[in-house]
Amino acid sequence: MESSVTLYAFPPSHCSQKVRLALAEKHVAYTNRFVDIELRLQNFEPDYLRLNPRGVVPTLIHGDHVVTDSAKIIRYVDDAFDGPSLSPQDETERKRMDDWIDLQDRLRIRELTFGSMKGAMGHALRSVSMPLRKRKLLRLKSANPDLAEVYDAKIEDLHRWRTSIASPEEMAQVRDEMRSALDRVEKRLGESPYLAGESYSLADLAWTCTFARLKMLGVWDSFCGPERSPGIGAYYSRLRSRPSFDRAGVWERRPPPDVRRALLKVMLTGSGETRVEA
Ligand SMILES: N[C@@H](CCC(=O)N[C@@H](CS)C(=O)NCC(=O)O)C(=O)O
Repeated sequence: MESSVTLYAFPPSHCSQKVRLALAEKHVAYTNRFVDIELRLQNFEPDYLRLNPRGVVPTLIHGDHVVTDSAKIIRYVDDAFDGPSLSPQDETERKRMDDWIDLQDRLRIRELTFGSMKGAMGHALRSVSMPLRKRKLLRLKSANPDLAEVYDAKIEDLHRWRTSIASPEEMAQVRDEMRSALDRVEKRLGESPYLAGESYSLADLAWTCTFARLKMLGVWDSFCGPERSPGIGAYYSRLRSRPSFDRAGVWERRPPPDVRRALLKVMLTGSGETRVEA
């Protein structure tokens, strides 16, 4: 009997999208467990922290394996399941793929997201969600002394996060890091159709979600407009035309109001478990 697969994820989360995309590319059926990381902050609950001590999404459970960290999970998904391989056989290309995955993983996307999101949503993230987080972490820490260290690390991380998004200098650095990484992608695309080599790999998959996030934040033109990054524009069109893009529900724009309302309803009331077919 095949082991069951469960993904703990939050629909708009950039890291969750990477894993959904890997599962879609590999045609893996799974149960999606909704974890609200914005309002109810289910990622701070003790049971979730025992699965994922950093208190972040995504987490993948496959049989007895608990895998955290999206860069590790996408590699795990590629190795553990049948379906087209998303990693090159050639050693040099594989090393190159790993380097591109790691570069993408180091980008400070949550800072960019919280610092750049416009309108009511941006206000809610910065001014409503952030103070809620601190209060909930302190309350849960005193109710769960066995997890005090884990909560302290989370409180410290929250402090760094809030400090970064409030600092114009740090935000400028976040944007500079993104720009220089994108310049490297642009240069690479002048040499090869995909980041690792001739074929689509996990590296392209991970970067797909970064490009989609730049679109969703409305900052695409300032980072990779046609003058600076013509190669990236054409490359992203190829990436987003893969059937997995829609199947995985990659967000490249804010969803229409009915979808937003449905999401809010699950955030406020639901336990949200859905089955995703292969
Ligand atoms: N390196 C981790 C980062 C995970 C991460 O930061 N996840 C975000 C969503 S994309 C999250 O859960 N944020 C909630 C929080 O930090 O409290 C990964 O790639 O899985």
